[in-house]
Amino acid sequence: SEEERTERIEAAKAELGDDLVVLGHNYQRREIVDHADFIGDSYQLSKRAAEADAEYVVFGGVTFMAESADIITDDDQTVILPSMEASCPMAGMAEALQVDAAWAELTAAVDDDTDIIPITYMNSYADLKAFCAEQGGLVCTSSNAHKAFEYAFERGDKVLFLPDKHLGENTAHRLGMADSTAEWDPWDPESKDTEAVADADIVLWDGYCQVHERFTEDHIETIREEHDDVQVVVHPECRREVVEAADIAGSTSTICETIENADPGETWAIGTEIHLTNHLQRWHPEVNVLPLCGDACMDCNAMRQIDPNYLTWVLEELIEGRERNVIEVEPREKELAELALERMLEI
Ligand code: CIZ
Ligand code: SF4
Repeated sequence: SEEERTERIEAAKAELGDDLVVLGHNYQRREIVDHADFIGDSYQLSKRAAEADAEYVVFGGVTFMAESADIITDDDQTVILPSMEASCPMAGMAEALQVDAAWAELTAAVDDDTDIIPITYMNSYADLKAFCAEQGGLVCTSSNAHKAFEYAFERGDKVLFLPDKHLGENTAHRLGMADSTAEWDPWDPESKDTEAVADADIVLWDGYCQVHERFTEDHIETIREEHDDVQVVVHPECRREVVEAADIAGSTSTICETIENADPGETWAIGTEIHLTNHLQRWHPEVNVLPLCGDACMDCNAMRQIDPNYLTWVLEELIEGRERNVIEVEPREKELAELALERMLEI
């Protein structure tokens, strides 16, 4: 039963004490975040893990987040992911090998004296972060993407943004550069328009998040018809037209702050992963929180892999001295990926 499982998780946590920190991403189900020492977005959580200094960091999240935690934490901290199946499909849309091949095509498409700077969103694997560092690029989050673009344009002529085309397009708009973008679809040889790439300032890799891409302008129109006073906040992984139709677009932290700072009785529709919307509704009962697409809103199938039974298992195994599902980035990759993250911290 859930009660019994809760007791086992709490008993294991008590036994491991300060040696353990449990992190819960905002998109995790209630049965996971209820046991988390910290709840937040991927970057906040990695920083918390490093500060907590615990020997074991059990990450309720997806693979790229556990990798980032391993990069940011000390070498004597071990990062554990309760399920190895929890892999973000968007991160998987830009595999380093594939990007390597595309890089050769892209650099061949431009003049010799044109420098392309690659920027990868936090939602990517460590080897891609390392690749970006090697090519003079950096990592960004959804809150500082515009600053990462500015950093890149101070040092080069073009930006290749990976993997999320929507965050890339929304950032191009924010910088007034929407007229100078080209898309690069690595799966479709026909669509690789090298002339368009040569002309564009910003090249957008054709990746997307299937959870955020699902929201449409129609959802916003419908919810505004149904609720006179509703305000809409969406994540910048949503399509451009959705961001334009919303009242606010912002990162997970911005979405949380919007609801935290809302006056009692205000109505907010949220365009993001459904678990976060549900948590915000639970945590702020004085605010009327609605999922932007009602019953059609989706959860993230990668986040869903973290079953509370797996959390129980990895914790009880630690008590027996067995480290299960350790996420460890290879040293050379780690060093470069850390450089890409440090460049982000400078901006
Ligand atoms: O869409 C995601 O997976 C986000 C926004 C993750 C994060 O916490 O940065
Ligand atoms: Fe990846 Fe989207 Fe899931 Fe985030 S919500 S982990 S970007 S698939």
